[in-house]
Amino acid sequence: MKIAEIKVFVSCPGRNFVTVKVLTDTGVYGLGDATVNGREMSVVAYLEEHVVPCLIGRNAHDIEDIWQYLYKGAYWRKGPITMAAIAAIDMALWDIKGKAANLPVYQLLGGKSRKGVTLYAHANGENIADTLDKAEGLIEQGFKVIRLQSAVPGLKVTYGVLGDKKDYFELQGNRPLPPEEEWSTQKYFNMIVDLFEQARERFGYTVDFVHDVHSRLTPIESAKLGQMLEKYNLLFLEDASMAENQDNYKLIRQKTSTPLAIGETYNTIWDCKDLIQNQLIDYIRTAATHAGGITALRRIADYASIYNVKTAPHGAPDLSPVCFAAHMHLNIWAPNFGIQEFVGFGNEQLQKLFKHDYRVENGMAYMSDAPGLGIEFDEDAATEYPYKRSYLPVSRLEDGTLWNW
Ligand code: KDG
Ligand code: MG
Repeated sequence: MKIAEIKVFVSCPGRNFVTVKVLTDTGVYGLGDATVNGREMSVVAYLEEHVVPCLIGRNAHDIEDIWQYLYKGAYWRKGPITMAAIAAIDMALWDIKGKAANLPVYQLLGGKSRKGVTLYAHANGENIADTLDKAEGLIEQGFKVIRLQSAVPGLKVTYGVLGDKKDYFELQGNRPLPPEEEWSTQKYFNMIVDLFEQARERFGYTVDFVHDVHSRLTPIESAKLGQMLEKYNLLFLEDASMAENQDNYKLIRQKTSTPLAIGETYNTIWDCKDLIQNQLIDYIRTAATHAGGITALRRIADYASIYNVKTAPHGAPDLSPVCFAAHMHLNIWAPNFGIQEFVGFGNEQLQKLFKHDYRVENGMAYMSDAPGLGIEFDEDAATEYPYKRSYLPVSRLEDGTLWNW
């Protein structure tokens, strides 16, 4: 079964997505997601100029060899653009293999380890009461794990909070230049304990909470936050600090028993090797699109399982439904699956482009036994929503110093 053609689509059904379609000479095709938020066209160029010409005529079944060829064979290893390009091809090849075998991808990985996939939903509020009202709505829908984010009083904009009340799906799209936000750890610390104090007062200990710091804190500030939140028993604290220096997490780990999660920006297993091996984290949040596809995430999951680290794949709106499909198969299979981030299935335009048949019930997602990844892409509909240049925000401290967004 030879690779006959590879098409790359960039569409903006509310926000930009890069979708790859690998077609074979048998008529079987597969889909992959190559979206890097705010850097979409770099991946398109990487694929069209450097990847596609090398793959035409190769055996579509050789998933591992093609992965190694694109990774080792490039000489320039790693990096978000390279790994998103590899990821999209890899997802599409797994989709093809599943369709050729008439089996869902999770069967090729080793079969089901569970009935459904536990999700965590987002409650983002303009203030603590607003966040908790939204959490209550999600609890009523059956979600048992909620991410709580609340606006920080005194800061103009806070990560994850819908200032203009738009849909979260649209929040990070369609910005022709990067907007600027500000950060103050002191102002954040004045709010954050109250958020969890009031959440536990209102909901007791019957649901789990997570919180995304979005890497705004230094390691010692993260350690302090972890200590302050210990009594509220979070499922995890996400991206407490940057970990380009993976030793940062040694400091945090020594000081707090609040469970730690990280990994949504990681490109390879090397970015989290020390964190996992030294058991400095509890959840690894790598995404199929950004860390090299199903082949790479399977390897990370297996490695993490030896060290009691669970998987919690990134599920933000900039990961396309093709990535979500890849995660569903990994999540159903991985013995050490923890939880999947879930922000819904996007707007109507997106649902027109991508067709799937998941069922969400009581905070769990269930999938069908459709062969391959079980997702379809409408190429014609995609042309109705052309690419729009768009950026994520940047962040500055109050004195103007550029900081981590
Ligand atoms: O592109 C950046 C987003 O994916 C990120 O800001 C979302 O942190 C995020 C999350 O946990 O979903
Ligand atoms: Mg995050």
